[in-house]
Amino acid sequence: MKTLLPIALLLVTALASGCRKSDQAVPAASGTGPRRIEVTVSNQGFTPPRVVGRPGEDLTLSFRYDKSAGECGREVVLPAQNIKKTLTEDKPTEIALHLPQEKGEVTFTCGMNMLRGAIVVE
Ligand SMILES: [Cu+2]
Repeated sequence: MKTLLPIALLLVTALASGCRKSDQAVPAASGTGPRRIEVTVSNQGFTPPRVVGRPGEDLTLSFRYDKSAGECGREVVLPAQNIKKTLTEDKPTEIALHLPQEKGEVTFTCGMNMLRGAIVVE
């Protein structure tokens, strides 16, 4: 019994230091990767209608379709990027986007170009 105690203590120490090590392993790179922007399409149009981005920034646009948008809001188009997606009610539609280096606007519209929104690069 006497010889087992130091071994038990060693084990506890090893476990404790193991825990501490994992506590210190905070991911240094939190906040990297594309910024995620959620846009809802409804009978109010795109919400938010304008999003500000930085030149060259990577974004993930997540379009949520609200039934009130009807067939009008069923499609989202980014004309300059040649992107056209059909939205569904069950889950948001994600579009990866690399913003241009030049300041300006990247517009997105519904399939009929009635509802309009933009990412303002500034
Ligand atoms: Cu429309």
